[in-house]
Amino acid sequence: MINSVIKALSNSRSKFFKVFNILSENKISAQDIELIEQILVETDIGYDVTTDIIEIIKKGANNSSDLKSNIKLHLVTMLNSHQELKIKEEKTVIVVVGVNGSGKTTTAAKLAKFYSRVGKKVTLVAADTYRAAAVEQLKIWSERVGCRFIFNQNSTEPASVVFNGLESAIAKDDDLVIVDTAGRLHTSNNLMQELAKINRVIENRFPQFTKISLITIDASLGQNSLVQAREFGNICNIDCAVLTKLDGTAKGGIVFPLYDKLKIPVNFVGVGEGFDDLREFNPIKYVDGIIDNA
Ligand SMILES: Nc1nc2c(ncn2[C@@H]2O[C@H](COP(=O)(O)OP(=O)(O)OP(=O)(O)O)[C@@H](O)[C@H]2O)c(=O)[nH]1
Ligand SMILES: [Mg+2]
Repeated sequence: MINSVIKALSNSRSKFFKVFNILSENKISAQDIELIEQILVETDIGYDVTTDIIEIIKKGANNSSDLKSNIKLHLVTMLNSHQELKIKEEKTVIVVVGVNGSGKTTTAAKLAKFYSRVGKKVTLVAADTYRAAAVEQLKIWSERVGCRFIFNQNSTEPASVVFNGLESAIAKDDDLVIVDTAGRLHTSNNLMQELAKINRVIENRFPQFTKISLITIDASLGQNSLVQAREFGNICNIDCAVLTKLDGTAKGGIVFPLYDKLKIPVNFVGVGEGFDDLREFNPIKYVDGIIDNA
């Protein structure tokens, strides 16, 4: 993660800056604590993490720089379970899922670029059969990225497009298939069942593929994303997340409840609309981006 992530986290950082300003005062009053609580909640770290931090503050430290390191340590520890997303030698399929507009198609293209660059032979599969423009959008991305592209303009059956995509990847000996799916809300039962079907097809018909379910989480959507991610997890075991749109007005604190509550690691962050605007997630640098210099 480089400066673009640090830049994207400036909003969260300024909130923590305020907190440490308050903490640098001689005596912390009950009102101060309330104000700190309010500021922390605004960073999207969620109620539980806010409570943890307040506890650390209440336990006290001799000076605010000790408090800062204690809070940083707590946040980094929350991300301890982080692991890099390793694409092994065997064939792999990444199914990109998420709610409407959360950045699935763009992320699929970014991932295609990322893994092409490290030498993988990538196929992008357009399994969003709902939005007329979706196939075209992914096709344009595949041309820019320079990877293979599978679609079926006449199919209304995403699972069958995925089937074709995986068969084709086998025939061409491609290593990595990235499937772009339609946006859906967890309340849409039909669409969620369709996602289950895509997963069944992969698991039952293509056991030689390692399947990774990746959810895109729009960083600016806040705590709602947790409910959505949990519901997607009930349909397909979510292996990892990409936090999209961290640039712009995003807050970034959502990472902590994602690890803490849902045990979903964040492997990449999206910091722009181009295919190069994807950064690998690094927990220590991320926490530094939120708190350092504050
Ligand atoms: N600034 C910024 N914009 C992003 C990022 N990722 C995606 N976008 C933008 O968000 C909008 C939606 O992105 P898509 O990739 O089409 O989202 P989607 O989830 O595929 O949308 P549906 O297929 O309609 O559900 C587009 O305008 C993208 O350019 C990001 O990391 N940063
Ligand atoms: Mg899309």
